[in-house]
Amino acid sequence: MFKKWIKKRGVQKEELKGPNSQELAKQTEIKELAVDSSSQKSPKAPEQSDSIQEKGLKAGTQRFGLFKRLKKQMEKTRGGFVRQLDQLLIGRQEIDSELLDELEELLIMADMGVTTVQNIFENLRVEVNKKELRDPLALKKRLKEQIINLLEVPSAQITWTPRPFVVLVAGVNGVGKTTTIAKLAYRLKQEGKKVLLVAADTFRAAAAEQLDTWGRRIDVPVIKHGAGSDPSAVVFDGIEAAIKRDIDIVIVDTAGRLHTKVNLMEELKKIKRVISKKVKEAPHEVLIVLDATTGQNAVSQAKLFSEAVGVTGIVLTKLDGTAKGGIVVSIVNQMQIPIRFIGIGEKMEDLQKFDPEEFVEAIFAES
Ligand SMILES: Nc1nc2c(ncn2[C@@H]2O[C@H](COP(=O)(O)OP(=O)(O)O)[C@@H](O)[C@H]2O)c(=O)[nH]1
Ligand SMILES: [Mg+2]
Repeated sequence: MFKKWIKKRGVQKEELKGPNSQELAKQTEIKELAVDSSSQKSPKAPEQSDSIQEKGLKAGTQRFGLFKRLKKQMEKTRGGFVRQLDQLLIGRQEIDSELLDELEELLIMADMGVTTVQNIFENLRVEVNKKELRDPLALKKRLKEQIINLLEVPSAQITWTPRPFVVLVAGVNGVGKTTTIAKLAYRLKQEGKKVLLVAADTFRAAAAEQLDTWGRRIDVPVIKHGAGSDPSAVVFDGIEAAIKRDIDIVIVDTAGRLHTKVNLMEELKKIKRVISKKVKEAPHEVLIVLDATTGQNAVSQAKLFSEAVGVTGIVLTKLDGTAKGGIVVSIVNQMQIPIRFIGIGEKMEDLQKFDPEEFVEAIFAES
């Protein structure tokens, strides 16, 4: 299973396999040569091939570990959805319209959204009618393919350049913005990037403190002002500090709720203007954080923020806490904005890059 998985995920075969007999012979030759000319240092070739092999295995093992974690954290969705799916398919000899109806209902129950599910089944029904799709097990495979297709939104990857690369993070209260920012900063720091955080959620006194505590824990600087101060002023100072300190990536935390007198969207637009005045073409990425456990409500939030501040990417949190992971499909299909990261737990490591194929495999996985 492990090898099959690594192969599928595109780890180079050469990186995984041991040296073949020809290579071994070559290595032995080199070794012998080295023994003969004792004044010379051992040639690097055999060690190099080992280290490439080890590197390949390490990368494979790491990815496998991430996938395992994803699978484990998605247990609720998988348990609910796949078990019922298998119950529907077991013992069926052929696909009839009753089966398709039941399946359709199951996907809607998993929060995939009515329109999205209808689209999927329109395609499937055509294939069934044309007798291209007969076997219930093939139907499961086709379903997986269709979902992966829906999740693959054509979009550019985040480049994390130029410097400072500014990320604005928005979303309503409690969705997981601050936690996500900490996880992301931790991740980027591990990749060797210089990160700075800006606490522009000045509405609650505890908000800046929370970010500051995270900052200390992961050893990343945080720019903050006192509670109740102007969010745009903190952002101004934050960007200025980032330029001075030669920071690679600035991540701006914002409030999800403001005094009733101040409009949240207007405040975000103002923050955006302040950022772009300081750094041309920034913010380079506007992330909206959505809580997967809120179901279709997340889609309405995405639309609101998108209209106001032009969202470029989505972070979907708390996927570990819901049996309805289908919300992922619904959001992507309706928004046509890529999901950049998913939150699958409260640990620092529980922010994963979203990969449609891996995600669907994790949900459909049998054990
Ligand atoms: N289970 C789970 N909890 C999360 C995840 N992301 C955030 N949380 C929790 O959600 C709560 C609100 O998070 P917070 O970052 O303060 O939200 P904010 O108001 O948007 O900044 C906290 O208790 C977090 O630990 C996640 O991916 N999984
Ligand atoms: Mg917060």
